[in-house]
Amino acid sequence: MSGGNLDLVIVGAGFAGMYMLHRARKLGLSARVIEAGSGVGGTWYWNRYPGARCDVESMQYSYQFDDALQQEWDWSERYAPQPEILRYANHVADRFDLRRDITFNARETTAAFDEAANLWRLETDSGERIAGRFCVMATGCLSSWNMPRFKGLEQFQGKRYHTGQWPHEGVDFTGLRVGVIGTGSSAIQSIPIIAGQAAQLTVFQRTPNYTIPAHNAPLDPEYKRAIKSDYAGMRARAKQTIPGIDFKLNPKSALEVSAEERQREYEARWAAGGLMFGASFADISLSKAANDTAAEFVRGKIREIVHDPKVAELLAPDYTIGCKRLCVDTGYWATFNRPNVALVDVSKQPIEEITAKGVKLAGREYEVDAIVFATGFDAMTGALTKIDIRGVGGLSLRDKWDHGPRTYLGLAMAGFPNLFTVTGPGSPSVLTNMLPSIEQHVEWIGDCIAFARDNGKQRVEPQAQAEEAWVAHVGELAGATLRHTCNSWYQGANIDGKPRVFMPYIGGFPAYVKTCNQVAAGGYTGFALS
Ligand code: NA7
Repeated sequence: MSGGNLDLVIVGAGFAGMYMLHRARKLGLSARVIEAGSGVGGTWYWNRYPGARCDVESMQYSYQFDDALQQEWDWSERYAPQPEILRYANHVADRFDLRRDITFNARETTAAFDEAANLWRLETDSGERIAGRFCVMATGCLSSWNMPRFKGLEQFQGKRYHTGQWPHEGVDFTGLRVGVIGTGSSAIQSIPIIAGQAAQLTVFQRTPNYTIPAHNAPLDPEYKRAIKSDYAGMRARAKQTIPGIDFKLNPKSALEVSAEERQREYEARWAAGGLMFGASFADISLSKAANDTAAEFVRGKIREIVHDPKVAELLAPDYTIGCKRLCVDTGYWATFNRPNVALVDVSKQPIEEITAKGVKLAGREYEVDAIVFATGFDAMTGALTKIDIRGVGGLSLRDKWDHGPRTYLGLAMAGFPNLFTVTGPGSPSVLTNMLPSIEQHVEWIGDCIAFARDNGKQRVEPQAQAEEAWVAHVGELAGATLRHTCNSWYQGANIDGKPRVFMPYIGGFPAYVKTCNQVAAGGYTGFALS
């Protein structure tokens, strides 16, 4: 198939790129992965900030494609910390001998479709060139880190860190005055730990977030044994749920039950901890009135935990709960009771400037020795638009997505033959457990490429009308929930000038998989194969 060139070039050696490589080998396809980092792991390679851990429980946040792998790996905690997930990624790379087909320390800068040869030609920042019949962008949803263009940034004389690009050797904040900008998940995980080290911590908050206690703990060996005795059963149950996670959704409406029952349910979910607080009632993400009851419960907890009523009020979000991604924490709210922690509201009077000595706003300078930018990512599209991707007739992906991302199934784009995205915009991705979503995409893409090969086809490209219909469908579903009612990264609101489009597919894992399977079973309906 390749005639000297590769069958497949994969960009990114996170969980998506690693499995794509393994799958390609199984299908007899020649493949190489290009990776910017010096090791595998993607998100878990870059995000080494203190307290970084997954908010999906360890027993479910892992590959399931190989039963021996899931049986032999031993997770230590309910929510795995970043170093353990990175060890797992490295274990997978060793176990399946992946590294020999990965080029590390190479950042993809351009990818262009050569129409005469039906090849993707890619170039890295060091000028290395590579070509393949197919190209899979396994570039991650939260990998293009966002550094707001603060005035004066360069003049700061202290240390600057971004949570998404944390130094490998770690950072010791002992005795320092530290500023954290942002209060998203990365900040919420790192703030309690930084507060424990720093002499003084100042948190600059633009929008408060809802967070639920993790109640993280070592995993009970009996619990692990029970899951491993029927791992397949648990995975199958998970795939029948909207987020692809084995959990219990309360089928009742928050508005149908008595105030006592409602309170009992929220208390029980709060005590259990984690993201499944959002499943306390069936209509939390659909009905504003139902949502208000959950939001008010969390606000009540904040008022209970945080001693200073003014600080508690500042920390309490007033928008739809679950609209921005719900966070999971260990000791976040209580951290604001510490005498060395201060909260600064930057919602009405934004940060004016980073000075040589610190952060300035509202005419006041907050002097700090180090600033942690926990300012998030250009989510879902950023990693792709950073690369100069050119399709048919030199069409640039940046231009095509000028008004928001347009894909067919979140997997492929009209005008860009033989190019696939893993967990791209328009797929369930970030609204689901990423690992099963990655596996489903990788397997679907592998099958599609094998189908083309087995049928003597050189090109696979979505038809414009199929893409159009999918984009409309994704938008329509998003409009039917409360998810579009706040400034979230799901709809690009955190990046200046980014079009406001709700990017992930909100219809849930089972409905999405069914559609993908129907498309494949129909001989890849909506795609032109030639
Ligand atoms: P997030 O959730 O996007 O959080 C970024 C935070 O940074 C958020 O509180 C932002 O406020 C804040 N921010 C961004 N720009 C500014 C400026 N210019 N001034 C002040 N504050 C700013 O990123 P995370 O890394 O925490 O988490 C990303 C995902 O990773 C998370 O959802 C989990 O899925 C894992 P804003 O809310 O935009 O007002």
